[in-house]
Amino acid sequence: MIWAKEETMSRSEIEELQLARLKAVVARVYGKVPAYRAKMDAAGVRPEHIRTLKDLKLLPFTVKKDLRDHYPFGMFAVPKSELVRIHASSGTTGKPTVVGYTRNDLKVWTEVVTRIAAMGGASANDVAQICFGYGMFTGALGLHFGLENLGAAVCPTSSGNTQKQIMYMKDFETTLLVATPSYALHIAEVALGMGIDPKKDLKVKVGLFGGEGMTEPMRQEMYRLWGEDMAVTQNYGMSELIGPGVSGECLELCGMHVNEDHFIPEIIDPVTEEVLPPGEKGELVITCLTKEALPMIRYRTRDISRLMYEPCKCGRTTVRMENLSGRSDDMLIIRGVNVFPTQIEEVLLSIPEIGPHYEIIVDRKNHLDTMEIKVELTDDTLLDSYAQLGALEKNIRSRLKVVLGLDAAIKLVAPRSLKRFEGKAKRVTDLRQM
Ligand code: DLL
Repeated sequence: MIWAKEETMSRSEIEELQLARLKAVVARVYGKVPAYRAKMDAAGVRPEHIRTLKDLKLLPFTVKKDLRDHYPFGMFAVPKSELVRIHASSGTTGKPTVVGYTRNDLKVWTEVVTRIAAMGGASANDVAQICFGYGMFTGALGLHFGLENLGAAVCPTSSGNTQKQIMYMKDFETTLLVATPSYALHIAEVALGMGIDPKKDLKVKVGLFGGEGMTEPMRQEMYRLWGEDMAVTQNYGMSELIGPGVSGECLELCGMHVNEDHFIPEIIDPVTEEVLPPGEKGELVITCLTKEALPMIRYRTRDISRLMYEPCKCGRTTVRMENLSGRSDDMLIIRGVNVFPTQIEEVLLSIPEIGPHYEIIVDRKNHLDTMEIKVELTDDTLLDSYAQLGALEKNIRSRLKVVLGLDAAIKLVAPRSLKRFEGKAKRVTDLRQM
């Protein structure tokens, strides 16, 4: 179902709306946020220089460090008294990134999440279980209000306590699951261990996944565990930009539709910072057009994607983002070769004898980078056959070598022996940085 008329506007209508909103937001941050004004003055740009959408590239980028340097509220464009919600993203080091919402920001957030839920097959008839952690993470409350707005019955079960999740799922006849893809796989695995087959014994028919990437082989794994008839989509967002709701996949599964009346996406070369032509892959940069409390201007997401402007079969006219190939700061450089964990995942998941759980350990020994990949077998009877294990290991190693151009040590481990995640999965340990 297409929720809003803004999803089907003509290109010229979208651009006209974007330009009017861009001019207004740039004037507002210039007037209200000293940090933006200082950056724009240093770049020699003033709000009146924004005459067409092409002028967007005159504006300086905003980066995570700007938010950290002005922690907690220094980048906000409204006084604290106008805030009605505060979230934060923890990150791995230093202070968290703090984000805030006015009453109108919450309205916009609810609207954009409602759109992506409807896009992914959700409806007012769903019983929606939200298995994201409730708290400072934007995922849970973001999906919560969007799904309620759609009319679904929302169960805020949060993450963790997986057996209880499954009990609710069965007893409430939950039809829609919200989770990170890795947690959704874990829930299915725990259910099977409890003698409950998600395909037959549960009624979940819509999976709205996000917060981390879902590669195509991972989607296949989702169908295998939850049922071929499940609508499996993913959606994208980021705390700094709003939370979930920036973009989402429709049921055609050909990229994530950006809510372009609220966000302008650009793709840049992360090194030269040049804007790349449509269709080229690079770092995603987003400008928030309607946020009142924290309007991010040309925010460098570090996420790697591509923009597709061709019309989609679903009828929406909004630009689509290709599913992410990773983050520029996830990229590992191993013996000079650039490696994205998603490339490794795609190879691993194309091999039937191994499951979707893996761990990548990078180290440096005698000045040489090493990479070890621990992979779980799907069937532990293989562990008894030394010859079969050896052949499988060799097969994985040579397939990875073709894709990555690198040799990796493979360690096959017993089913269910690697760590499971209830939120975003952590697959890489880089011991070189420790
Ligand atoms: O993860 C917001 C969100 C919650 C989106 C739930 C969708 C669903 P942060 O915690 O700030 O916000 O993390 C943002 O997560 O820059 C991406 O690297 C990653 N990410 C989010 N969605 C996807 C996705 C939320 N569909 C960071 N595919 C982003 C790949 C994703 N990565």
